[in-house]
Amino acid sequence: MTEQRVAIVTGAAQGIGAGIARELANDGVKVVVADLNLEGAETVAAEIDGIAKRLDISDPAAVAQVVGEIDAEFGRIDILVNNAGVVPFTPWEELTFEGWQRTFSVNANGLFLMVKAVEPIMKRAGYGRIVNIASNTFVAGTPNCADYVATKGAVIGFTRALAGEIGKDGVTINAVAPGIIASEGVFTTGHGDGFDYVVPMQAFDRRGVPADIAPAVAFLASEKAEWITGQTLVVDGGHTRN
Ligand code: NAD
Ligand code: 4PL
Repeated sequence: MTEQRVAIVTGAAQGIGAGIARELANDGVKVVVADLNLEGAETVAAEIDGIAKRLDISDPAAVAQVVGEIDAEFGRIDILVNNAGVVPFTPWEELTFEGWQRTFSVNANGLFLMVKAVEPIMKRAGYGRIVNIASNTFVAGTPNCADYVATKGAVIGFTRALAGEIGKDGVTINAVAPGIIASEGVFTTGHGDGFDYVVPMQAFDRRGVPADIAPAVAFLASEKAEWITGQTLVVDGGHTRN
């Protein structure tokens, strides 16, 4: 059993997840960089003296396997950051049931599977911090991603509901809801054009970057945040006012 705090950050091979992994490592946490993209995960892990795992969070067997390996290696999981997600840009007319289900299988079902696998390990220790990455699209009702916005509502609802059940285990669960962030992923879709109308609505005249999100996550993942649970913190440069 290591003395160092151990975190799993999903989807940490790039973008917001990589920023969170770097921030936690800076705080002295041993970070497991878990991603579908093993090569990218290895690059980030090497930079922060973490460990890389290939993981598809929507696959129940893979989640059980990888979480079991981490528990066997470290004997503890103090922090779980559920960041992995898909961010489709699909106008309503083009949104199919298959597409809707695909978005839910990662953003909602993947979240369920990760928490289901990790929370018992936190309960065993009597301590844990779970931080789920939502999105301010749930506040703004951003168009062209109704499936995505619905999954982020699920993230926020799950966070609210579970908080009351796992407090007795010493575990907090909160959500961070970023606004549009210049990640690698966001520029691969029509969302990349969103900066043109979002930046003028923000309080600050620049694009948000992953390093703008990571400190809020690190705070909620710290011992200092022990009286905060079930909450959603919007971190969007003032784009929306929750
Ligand atoms: P990104 O596309 O740049 O990176 C996402 C990472 O998640 C990738 O490395 C990808 O391989 C991984 N991933 C995807 N599906 C996975 C799966 N099934 N299992 C494991 N890993 C998987 O994305 P990003 O913009 O950094 O977004 C990260 C999170 O932040 C997501 O939950 C997203 O909804 C949320 N978010 C993003 C923005 C934004 O504008 N970029 C805004 C608000 C919220
Ligand atoms: C404001 O979560 O919060 C686009 C794409 N615009 O994924 C997001 C805003 C996107 C967002 C998001």
